[in-house]
Amino acid sequence: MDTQTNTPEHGFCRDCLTPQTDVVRRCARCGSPRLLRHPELYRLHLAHIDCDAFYAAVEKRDNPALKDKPVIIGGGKRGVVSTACYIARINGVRSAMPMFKALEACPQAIVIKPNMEKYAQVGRDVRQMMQELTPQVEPISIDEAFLDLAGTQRLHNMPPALVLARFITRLEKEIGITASVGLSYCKFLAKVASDFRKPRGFSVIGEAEALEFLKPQPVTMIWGVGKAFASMLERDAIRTIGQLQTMNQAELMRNYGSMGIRLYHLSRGSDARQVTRERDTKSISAETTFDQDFGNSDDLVPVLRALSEKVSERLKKADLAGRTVVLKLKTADFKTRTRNRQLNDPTRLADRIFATGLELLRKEINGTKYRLLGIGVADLCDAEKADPPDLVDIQSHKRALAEEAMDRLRNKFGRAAVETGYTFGKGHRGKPVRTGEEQEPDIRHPWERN
Ligand code: DCP
Ligand code: MG
Repeated sequence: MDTQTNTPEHGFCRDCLTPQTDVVRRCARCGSPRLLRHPELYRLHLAHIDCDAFYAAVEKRDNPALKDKPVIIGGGKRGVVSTACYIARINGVRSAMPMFKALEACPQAIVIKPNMEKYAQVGRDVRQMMQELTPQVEPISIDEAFLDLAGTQRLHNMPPALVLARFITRLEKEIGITASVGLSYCKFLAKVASDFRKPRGFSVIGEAEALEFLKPQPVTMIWGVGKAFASMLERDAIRTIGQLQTMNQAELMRNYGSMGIRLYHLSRGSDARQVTRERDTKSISAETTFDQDFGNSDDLVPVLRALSEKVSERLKKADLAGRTVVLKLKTADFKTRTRNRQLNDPTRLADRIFATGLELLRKEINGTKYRLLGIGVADLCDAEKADPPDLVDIQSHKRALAEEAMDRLRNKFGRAAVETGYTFGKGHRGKPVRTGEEQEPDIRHPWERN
């Protein structure tokens, strides 16, 4: 049967993948009502996949007794909701909501503390399955990624839309969680689409309908338009993307600077960004949100050291090095500060990352209290070019050799076998490092970070 005709009638059943050529309500083969049809269905290849209520879904998978119950993942000292399952969301529970409010809205909810290690492992499993579909996978966070399936038709013997539907059924069977798919011709609309009919959604936004689709949508749908920017637009009486569509580029630039260019293009559904493979990741970083806010070097430096080691470990695993060290701080009132320093040579050594990060951090220790500290390296390159023996600083070369020796020991005996003076016993209450909820490296596109 012809599965590739782009007509409004053509499509397939999302459950058994049987092609559908007539407009019927249920699949003739399996009876499922989950039929997908779209005039551009077999032409589009750029997808965004986002797991549904990710942490909660993993917990439900591991404890079937939770299946039909409202589940909230969160707690800890900060007392906020990390995520809530869709049953809890019906009762009004949302991510980032204070826990007491969430329990007011849904008193019968079962609250589970996050188990980051477990979620990170499931995230890796999902990512690995994605990479079997195409090498063009760009992870955005622990549970979402862009995939470009262009040119994979021969490999899979089916068009991208079907490959994606088959992937979702596999994810449900083999990993035991669900996800939603957005399929489009550009990243912006693929991401918008994946969010459209969550959970277990599969939405398609074609090129022909993009302008009309965007017209009534709120400006906040555009990447980078957060609350603050939206209220600036609101002051100019701009609320919908359709209003932006009527403005020319010069006008938008005059009013909103470089953001005006983005508003111009995205409002018209034009987004030329490519999917960047994981290997081409622009930076590697680690960050931590504290249980309380800190402004002292005694509190911050050991954390910086531990995070530097983590970044270095990741670089070494990926055989990468970076030339720019980036320090990230979030103040108690949620303002983000990033500070960069370029090195003479790329590095992958914890010692160099830490030393550079420390120079940057010292300048920021001025009484300001921070809720988050992160360190990372950007301008990545192959490890070969990293850390040439430093003729000027013999000590630094010695430290590099010592670090390599430590790595060898750690590989043999495990991480805890070797602790540096900075992290050993320096944490609060006897813990080597005091961190709040450990976070995945922030590999989101800059547009996504508020
Ligand atoms: N997360 C968090 N704190 C937030 C937002 C998210 O700890 N403020 C964590 C928990 C989520 C995971 O990240 O499970 C993925 O984030 P998503 O935004 O994709 O949210 P979910 O997957 O939980 O739900 P959705 O179905 O809306 O994607
Ligand atoms: Mg998600």
